[in-house]
Amino acid sequence: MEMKTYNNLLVEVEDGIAVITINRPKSLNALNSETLAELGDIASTIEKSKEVKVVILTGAGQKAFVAGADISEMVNATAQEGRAMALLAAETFNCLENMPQVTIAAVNGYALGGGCEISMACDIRIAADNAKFGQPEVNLGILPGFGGTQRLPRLVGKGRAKELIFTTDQIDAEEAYRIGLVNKVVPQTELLDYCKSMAKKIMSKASYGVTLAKQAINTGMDTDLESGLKLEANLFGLAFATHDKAEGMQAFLEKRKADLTDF
Ligand code: DAK
Repeated sequence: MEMKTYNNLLVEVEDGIAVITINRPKSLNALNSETLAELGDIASTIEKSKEVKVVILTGAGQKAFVAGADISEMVNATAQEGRAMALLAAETFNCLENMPQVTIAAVNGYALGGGCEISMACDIRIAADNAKFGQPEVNLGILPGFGGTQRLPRLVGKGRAKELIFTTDQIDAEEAYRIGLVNKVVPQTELLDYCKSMAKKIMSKASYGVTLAKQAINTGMDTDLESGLKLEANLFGLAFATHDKAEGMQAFLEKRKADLTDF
């Protein structure tokens, strides 16, 4: 995969895992337009790559994952600039959410506003024990605009999402785990290793099966049960056309390890 250099991101690809680090630690990795554009660019490069199977998204430094959208950029933005930012963000978040690869947010500190929202656009959230989550937008006269009003209730339920958004209360990693916002809490020093070992476990499975399951879950969650079940049946049929399905089942019957190679 051809790798560009970015002003606000660090990207490392090793053994099929891309680690994207949002790198603006002086602003607690706040998302400005340039960072959103760069995230969109790397996400669209990775989605076409066969080399990368799992993406880990994290923030630079010990203190923050992402402390939200960049308030210093938004403060004087016009309606047109706000709209341009919204369009750019929608494209970036959509690409991140629906890329064929599995995405893991390694939340290493504050995940506020857009930070909490970008973690929710990832498939899985692993929190360091110092992580803090919140949606402070109504302190600033706005409401969540990177999907928070939609993805948060889908993850934690309507009542809890409303409480978090209306009160702007921050919650710690344990509470985020308790309400289902994060999959696991680990000590901060072990965060990346934990995410990488989960990535390796996922990569050892049939990647095409994983990516079809991701598509079925993402699309199915936004539709009625009947349509979701039809989609699942269609994708299930598609899986029967793959090498990994033939090999996975044959290997089981022959009591040997499967040689899974698709994707
Ligand atoms: N933007 C810009 N700079 C930020 C920032 C942010 N979101 N968060 C922190 N910083 C900067 C601080 O200004 C400070 O800069 P200096 O003073 O050193 O120059 C530096 O990072 C360190 O921050 P603090 O000094 O405040 O550090 P503390 O430990 O005291 O506090 C904190 C940490 C995370 C509790 C605090 O920084 C904080 O409350 N940060 C702001 C949280 C927040 O309100 N985030 C924005 C939420 S609104 C859109 C869609 C969505 C959105 C926008 C547009 N469209 C569709 C167009 C999303 C909006 C949001 O995310």
